[in-house]
Amino acid sequence: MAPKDNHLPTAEMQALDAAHHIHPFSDSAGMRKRGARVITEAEGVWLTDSDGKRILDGMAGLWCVNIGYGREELADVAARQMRQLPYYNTFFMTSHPPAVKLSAKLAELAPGDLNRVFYSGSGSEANDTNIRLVRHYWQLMGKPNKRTIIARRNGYHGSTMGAASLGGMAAMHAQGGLPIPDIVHIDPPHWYAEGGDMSPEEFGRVRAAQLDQMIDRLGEGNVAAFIAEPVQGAGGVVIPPDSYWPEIGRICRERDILLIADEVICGFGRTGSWFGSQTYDIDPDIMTIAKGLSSGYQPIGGSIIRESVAQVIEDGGDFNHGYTYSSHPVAAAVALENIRILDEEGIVDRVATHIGPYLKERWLKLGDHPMVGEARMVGLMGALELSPDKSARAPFASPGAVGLITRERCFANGLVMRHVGDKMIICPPLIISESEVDTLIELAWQCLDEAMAQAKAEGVFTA
Ligand code: PXG
Repeated sequence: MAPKDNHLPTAEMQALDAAHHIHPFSDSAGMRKRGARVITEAEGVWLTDSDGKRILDGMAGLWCVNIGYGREELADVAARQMRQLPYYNTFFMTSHPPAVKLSAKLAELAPGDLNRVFYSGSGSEANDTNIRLVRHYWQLMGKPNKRTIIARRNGYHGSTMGAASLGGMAAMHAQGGLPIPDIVHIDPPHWYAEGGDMSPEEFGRVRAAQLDQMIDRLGEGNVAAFIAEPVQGAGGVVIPPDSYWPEIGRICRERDILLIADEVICGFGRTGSWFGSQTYDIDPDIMTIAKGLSSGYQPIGGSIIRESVAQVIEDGGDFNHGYTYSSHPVAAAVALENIRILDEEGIVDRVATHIGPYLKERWLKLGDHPMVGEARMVGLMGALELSPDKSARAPFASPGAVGLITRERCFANGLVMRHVGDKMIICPPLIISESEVDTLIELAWQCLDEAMAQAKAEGVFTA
């Protein structure tokens, strides 16, 4: 694709960007030296940068462009909605057609009796809603002490005060006075790194039992909810052993605590079902959604809530909570069109039956690379665990250095593959073709080779 000539020269943009733009999760000093990578357009699974270079987007933006880039239908729907009703709110007993239709559609798609939606502009805001909502629920149920929310180390639930507190990222908790009170964390079921000599199934049960133990420690009468991603995404695509979720579900039911499945990454086809909760047979009380809900074409998130829980909130008078952009009409219309396309084009089924297995078979073969200790994948999200001694599942002496080198080799070779420490992650648009999968795998192997050589040359390829 020829670059559209509608922007300043790269160096000028980089200088302005460095002077005036603070970037999320970025090494500003390093970026200033090198200049930001500027992406100017995209089509399908391909990004184009400001120099006209094409890059295969193995991350679907930030785990969100499920439908792929460049769908005119979404642009058309947004333009139409902007002309008809660009904004109105849904506060104070008001609604509008896109909110009405999207809510009904989500209630139809969501499993079981999850059939009420509260909207936000993002996944973070939706999780903040969840914190207030579950505490308010227990208050209304006459159990005001049930306030504490149990979450997981290395979980990611967003960047606002509440959501980042639910998250279990040490680097985030180190900044800004987190976590807020009454949020505690247990360990994730990350067998490769922490399972030792246990079988994955045994380890899954041990990690699930931590939930029971934490409830014992806090007292059942003090616990409001447990929140977790069906598959930990930003933590490194941590795919739980099959024994994990059934145990978690049982404990939540028996101990009378609400279960929140954070579907911000897993939702809308990523794991081969509409929701990760369906892939793992989880029966949540609340699901957090965002990202794939609109394939990232518009900022929108929300909480889908079990009818019996919503009923208590509704019977309790006003829920004094809401965002200016809750159920934004343009975002809702775009989400609805995105869901129509995912549905009518069979994109979710294709992940389960065709392109998911096609990519997985080839991705798992990357496990044969001398630097890869484990390759894993579910649906269209996968990870490679890099290791200097794969038979021992050994970590590197300087964590993250080789992952960073590998990511940079990927960018240089035209592939976006993210690193989380020394894990390499992919999460491509769900519409990726077989030949694009082949290209992704070839590039990945080449980048692993180059990164391993560079890591050895730099003396960081050591256990
Ligand atoms: N829950 C989950 C499971 C997420 O992955 C959020 C909530 C927050 O959503 P918003 O829309 O507020 O960003 C997320 C977001 C990364 C990365 O580096 C991941 C996310 C966001 C930014 C970076 O992997 N996930």
